[in-house]
Amino acid sequence: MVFIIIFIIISKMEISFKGKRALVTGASQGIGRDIVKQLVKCGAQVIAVARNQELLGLKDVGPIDLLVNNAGLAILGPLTEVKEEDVDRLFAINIKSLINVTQIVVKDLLARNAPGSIVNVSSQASLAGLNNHTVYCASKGAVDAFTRATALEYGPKQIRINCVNPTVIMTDMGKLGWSDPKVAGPMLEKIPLRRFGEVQEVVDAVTYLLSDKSSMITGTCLPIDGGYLSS
Ligand SMILES: *[C@@H]1O[C@H](CO)[C@@H](O)[C@H](O)[C@H]1NC(C)=O
Ligand SMILES: *[C@@H]1O[C@H](CO)[C@@H](O)[C@H](O)[C@H]1NC(C)=O
Ligand SMILES: CC(=O)N[C@H]1CO[C@H](CO)[C@@H](O)[C@@H]1O
Repeated sequence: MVFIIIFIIISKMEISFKGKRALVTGASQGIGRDIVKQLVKCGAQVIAVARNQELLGLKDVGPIDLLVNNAGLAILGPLTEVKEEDVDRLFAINIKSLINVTQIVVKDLLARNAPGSIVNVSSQASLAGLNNHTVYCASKGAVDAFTRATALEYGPKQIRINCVNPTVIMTDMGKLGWSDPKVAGPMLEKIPLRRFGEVQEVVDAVTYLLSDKSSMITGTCLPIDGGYLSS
């Protein structure tokens, strides 16, 4: 009897995306790759888009219930050295293609009168200034603002849209840039939990926001930052 009750509780806590179709951009590496794996594990049929080139051809993608806008690019350096082409590339990938894909998915959801959930991978850099990140910060600030405004516009149609705002995450790229203690030290000092994030910690937050467990949450920007923004 006891076993049966425990089993029921555990199975109720599981997130299932059975019968749902999900689209994930930036899916070839790092956070995106692991989001794809997790969604498949939860039973979703996943369309993984790796390159911006493929994004542009996204028309006949079929019905999509869940969207993760994860494609992103960072070009860093002091403002005085920023080139016009850097600004164009950052805004093209971090916000323009996100708007494009979101529009395609929202149109499809509206046409089917279906509920949906969309999660944008933003950054802590949208909510706090970081050295050498001026244009990157601006592009992620645009992601947050777009998320809020879209949530307002499509809430009445039961389309939820949120973003997650990770600090430095230990992807292969994150390890490359942040393994030197001289570089990492000053950043870690500002993170109350005194460590960088793990990929799975972003994947878990994205999964939660996509699922019905977050059914009353829309228009939010959820920091995954070990408390960085609270100081
Ligand atoms: C989205 O991208 C397609 C393909 O490049 C383009 O034809 C369309 O105008 C874009 N829409 C928006 C709103 O940017
Ligand atoms: C910003 O970038 C410049 C040049 O790439 C570098 O010399 C400088 O140390 C960086 N500043 C910080 C605070 O990381
Ligand atoms: C500080 C920062 O830029 N953090 C992360 C933002 O999100 C991307 C994923 O799109 C991560 O790669 C960054 O580490």
